[in-house]
Amino acid sequence: EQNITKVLKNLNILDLNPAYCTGSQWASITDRKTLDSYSPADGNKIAGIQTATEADYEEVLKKAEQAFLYWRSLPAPKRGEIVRQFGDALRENKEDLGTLVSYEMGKSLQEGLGEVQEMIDICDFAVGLSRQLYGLTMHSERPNHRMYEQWHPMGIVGIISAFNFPVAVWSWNTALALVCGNVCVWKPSSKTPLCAVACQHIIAKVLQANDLPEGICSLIIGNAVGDLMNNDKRIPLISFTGSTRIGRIVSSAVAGRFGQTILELGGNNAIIISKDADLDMSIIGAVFGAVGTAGQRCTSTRRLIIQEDIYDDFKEKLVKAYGQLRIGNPLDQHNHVGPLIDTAAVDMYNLAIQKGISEGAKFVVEGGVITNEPSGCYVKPCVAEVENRYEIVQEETFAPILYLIKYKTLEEAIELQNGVPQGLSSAIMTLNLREAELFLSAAGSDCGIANVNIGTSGAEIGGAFGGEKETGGGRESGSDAWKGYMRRQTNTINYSNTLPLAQGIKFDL
Ligand code: UN1
Repeated sequence: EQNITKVLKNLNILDLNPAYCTGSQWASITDRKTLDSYSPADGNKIAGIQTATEADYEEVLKKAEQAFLYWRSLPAPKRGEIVRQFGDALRENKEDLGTLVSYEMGKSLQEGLGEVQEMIDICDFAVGLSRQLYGLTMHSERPNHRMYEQWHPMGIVGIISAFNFPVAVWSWNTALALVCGNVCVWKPSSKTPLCAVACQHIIAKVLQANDLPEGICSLIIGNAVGDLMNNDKRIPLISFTGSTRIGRIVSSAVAGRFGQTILELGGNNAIIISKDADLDMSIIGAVFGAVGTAGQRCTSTRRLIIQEDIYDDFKEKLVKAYGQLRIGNPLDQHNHVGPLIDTAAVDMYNLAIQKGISEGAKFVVEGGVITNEPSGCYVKPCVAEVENRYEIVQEETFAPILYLIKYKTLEEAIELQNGVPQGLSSAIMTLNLREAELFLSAAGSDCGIANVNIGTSGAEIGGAFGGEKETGGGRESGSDAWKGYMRRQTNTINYSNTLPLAQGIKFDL
């Protein structure tokens, strides 16, 4: 209790927080509709926050448009320096912010701290990137001509993030967008608004210390804001993280005005457990993947596709491992599994179990709601034997429900693994080189992420993060994901004293 009060104080969370902030200046408004944030850990109200009106949104956009004119002209390495300071500020606040993430969202403290570490890591990455936004040079077919390409900022980047990574997803987008010369407007999930307020306070200090204009990094709260952003021509890029259902709406709204999107939608991630796997290692990967963040990562392991020769042996080990899981307050480091985000999520968990049973699922680890917890958000991680074709298995249920599926040949396993609408993360556990390479080949996994002897979750920021099919096709974080935040320009320069046309076309006057 006392610890949380101190954390909220350190992070500048008020009893009633303003609906928006355009950088370091928070709105001074008091009459907006209030949204209260409750902790799924203990059911207590943490604090309230106001929700923005359309006029508030206009104010934020106006500031952002003005700020872009300034920010795009600042040299990229100078922008990188601001992001470097932001990374340092995150280091100073790691313990507090990680604790708030754990308390407001419900993931274990270890995972809360890990999430803040991902923020620090992406800042470091972006700082280096700020001197490396490389374009190519090409050879012109015309004499005394030079051809090259450069990357320019796009403008305002709209970031719409989900509750499950309430701080990291914002930072992946923001750190890259900023070094690329864009300004950011962030609409966080209404389930975790206080994590967003805390982040804004942290970056606000950096912006203020460097005398930067308002509008470079704005925060705005409220579900109505999402629609405004999606339909706003002043926002050339929307980076959206969330369900496939909402992603489809975002995608068509933005495409309808020829805006760009980076979509990080649902996953239905599987681990193939070969008979040549290190089984003990596989257990750890599978259990962490399935119950980490209480099964609420896009990368959570939802299916295990197990070779028939070791199926019974592995199942037995898995059931034993589940028996050792400790469920309870996520701030208590003794526990492995915290609560789901809210009681609506608990309802979806129950519904999925019911649907599974009606389709023929056989539970080998029983689920159920834990009744002696005050928030009503704690559930038991469970395991069921299923067929891949069940409707419920084809869906992403954001909860710790793990499905077991049996296979004979690796080709069959790959077909099962790919046989879902989503395409985010995948893995194979095997010590057999032929199997590993087939899984990674063009005839292997169809996902954006494919791992060997690692589970499906917990990707590092250095690689491009995202997936195919109904996962939406977007890429964030490392590799050349930065290109998604810039516009490419091809330049051809003639330094001869004639004007030859390309393709040898003759045109004399
Ligand atoms: C998400 O669930 O939205 O790979 C992101 C992982 C984390 C990110 C998950 N680094 O599990």
